[in-house]
Amino acid sequence: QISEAEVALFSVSSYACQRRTTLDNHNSNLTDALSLLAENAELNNEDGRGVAFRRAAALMKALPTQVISMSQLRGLPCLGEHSLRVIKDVLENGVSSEVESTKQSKRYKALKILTGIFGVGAKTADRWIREGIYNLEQLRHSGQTLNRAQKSGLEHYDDLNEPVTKAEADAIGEIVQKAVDSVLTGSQVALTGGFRRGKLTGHDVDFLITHPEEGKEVGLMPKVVAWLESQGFLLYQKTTRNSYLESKDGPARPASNMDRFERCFSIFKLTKGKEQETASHKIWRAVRVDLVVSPISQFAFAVLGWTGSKLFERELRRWAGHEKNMSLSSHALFDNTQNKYLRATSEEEIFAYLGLEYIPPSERNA
Ligand code: 8DG
Ligand code: MN
Ligand code: MN
Repeated sequence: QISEAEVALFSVSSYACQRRTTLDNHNSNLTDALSLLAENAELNNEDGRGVAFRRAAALMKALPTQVISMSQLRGLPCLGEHSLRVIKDVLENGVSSEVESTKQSKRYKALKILTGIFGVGAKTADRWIREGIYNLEQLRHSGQTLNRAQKSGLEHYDDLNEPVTKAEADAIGEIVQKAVDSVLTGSQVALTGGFRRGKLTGHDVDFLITHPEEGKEVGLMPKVVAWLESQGFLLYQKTTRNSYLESKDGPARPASNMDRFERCFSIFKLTKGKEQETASHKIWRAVRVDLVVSPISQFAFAVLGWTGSKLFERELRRWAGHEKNMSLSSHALFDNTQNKYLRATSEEEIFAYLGLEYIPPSERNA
């Protein structure tokens, strides 16, 4: 046994946006368990429970060394009774019995398979399960009507569930840059999402597009999409126009974390390099790509909002609201005390307004 004096104790801030979370995780045995339970809660529409597990997992990710004893966790924030029980189980038995039984459950397996289809969320998957559909085979023979996204998602299921590499993300970045250059000179493309945080793989590739002259970006997305389509780069796309100006609930108070930028959810047809050609001799693969267009005046907020991680974003907004009486969105920062918008041209300025130490993208992997 380890004596009290030998174990390292930790001091960690309670908001994820006050912490530096790199990809170097010393407690993946614990964070894997907590993340799986978070995912399971989300798949069952238990959002509160999902967030609680996500916060607990994020806290464990931020610890500087491996946890070996429950006594090290004394005084740490974000760890509820349920999370502590899971951690204890893993520390004592190597695995969590709750995680193991979840992984084995017919419902969890079916939810994973069905929501693995692009365009299928937890609600749709739940409805299908109640109708006896547990896998792709049963779905294909069920006669269920699929929308355009779901048809495409089912068709490219294997490709879309294969992690995207950084090299593939860069290759797609070059295509997007070429598209943007062809339709409006001077436009800029920024890689956001997990790859901007330094991740080596991702479930998709996220790009933010802008133009240094305010207003020039209006109408850019349809042109970019038309160019990509004409070159045969798109297997699927759905473009949503910018609804920021028409919105009634105020720009800094979006109804959900969904923003109102002009955006395109797409599936790219990416030609493989010689090395990646597989036994199937398929010379291309499908990759999920998100494109977002932002006016330059909102660009810093958009970059911050689209870099993630999802929990880091959620915590930034919670910090802004609860600690600073401000409302943060991917469009703007509103100070409710001064009753005015705070302008920013860099992420550093936004952190400064929020009274937070600047955290670079590579340390936002909460
Ligand atoms: P991954 O793809 O590598 O798995 O991870 P990721 O890049 O971190 O996740 P993501 O699902 O692609 O999301 C990237 C960021 O974009 C994340 O911080 C959340 C944010 N994001 C959406 N949808 C929306 C939205 O509608 N509005 C805003 N503001 N942000 C969004 O995914
Ligand atoms: Mn992403
Ligand atoms: Mn995305």
